[in-house]
Amino acid sequence: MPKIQVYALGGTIAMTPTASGMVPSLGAAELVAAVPGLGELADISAETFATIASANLSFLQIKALCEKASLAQCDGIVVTQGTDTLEETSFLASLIYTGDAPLIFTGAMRTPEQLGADGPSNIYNAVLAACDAEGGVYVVMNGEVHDPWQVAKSHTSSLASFRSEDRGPVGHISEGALYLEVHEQQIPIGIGAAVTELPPVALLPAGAEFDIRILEQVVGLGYKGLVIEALGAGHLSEAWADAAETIAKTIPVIFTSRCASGPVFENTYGYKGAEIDLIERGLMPGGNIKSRKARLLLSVLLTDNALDWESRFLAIKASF
Ligand code: DAS
Repeated sequence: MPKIQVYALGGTIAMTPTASGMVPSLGAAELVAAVPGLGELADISAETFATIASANLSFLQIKALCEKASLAQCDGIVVTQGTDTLEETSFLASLIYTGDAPLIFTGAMRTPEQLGADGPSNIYNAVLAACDAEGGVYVVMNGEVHDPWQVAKSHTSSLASFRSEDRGPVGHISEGALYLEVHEQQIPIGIGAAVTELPPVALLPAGAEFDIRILEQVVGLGYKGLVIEALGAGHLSEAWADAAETIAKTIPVIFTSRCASGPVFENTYGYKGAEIDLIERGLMPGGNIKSRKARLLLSVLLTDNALDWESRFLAIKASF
């Protein structure tokens, strides 16, 4: 049977009721024990890596997890964690995990106590995907397989919360079988073993009549990059465009779209604050990469060889 390593990090999937409400408490062994039939799928090893809400997961923890996973003597790895940051931790893992075994992230929208708890079926499906996928990093939720470059948590409670708005899921699990489309996964960038922190990249959403006070503080606060979640196809107010141009003279500024799907434009609108103007002012269009992914991607690109971040970003954008 395939050997599958499960690492538990906490989250709703591991939460139990207390007088003050649900808190993360279950470890990997308890989560695995609660999944009927798992033992027929694979030879499971379970390790509790953390027992926290996913909002508290750090870069260092994800880096350590990826290093551990790449050394694990197994055929696949499953990570269970909270869903609040699952779209970012799995994306970060897709940038830095260089192991050959598939790395599958999953979680739950309901606690084990709640009716219709989805944790056990998500773990079962994630183990099945870890057994059958060739390699790469995926998110398995609600019977679907998603690419970390695409997926986002779209609903606060729905079992179908995890959606890839632009291209849909890259696979699904039906009748105990994995159906995975053949698709190009992004090549991991990797990160030096000595790296202990990511250069901080700010993420600021634009909006109607937003003023520029926060924008003007970004460089002074020590951020090494900025992602602006722009309006529509990549548009800002004139005031934001002026402020962003000044910032782009000091640190990289990428603009993405706040729309749930669709790329930012690069050569359609020419008014002040539109994409053609922003590019002329030194901002980098983010293509189809969404803001929370762009923030982490820029941060990893700035970790080493920061000078050539632009050419590396352009190459990645072109292949995405
Ligand atoms: N929001 C809970 C969850 O969905 C907690 C968390 O993300 O850790 O798992």
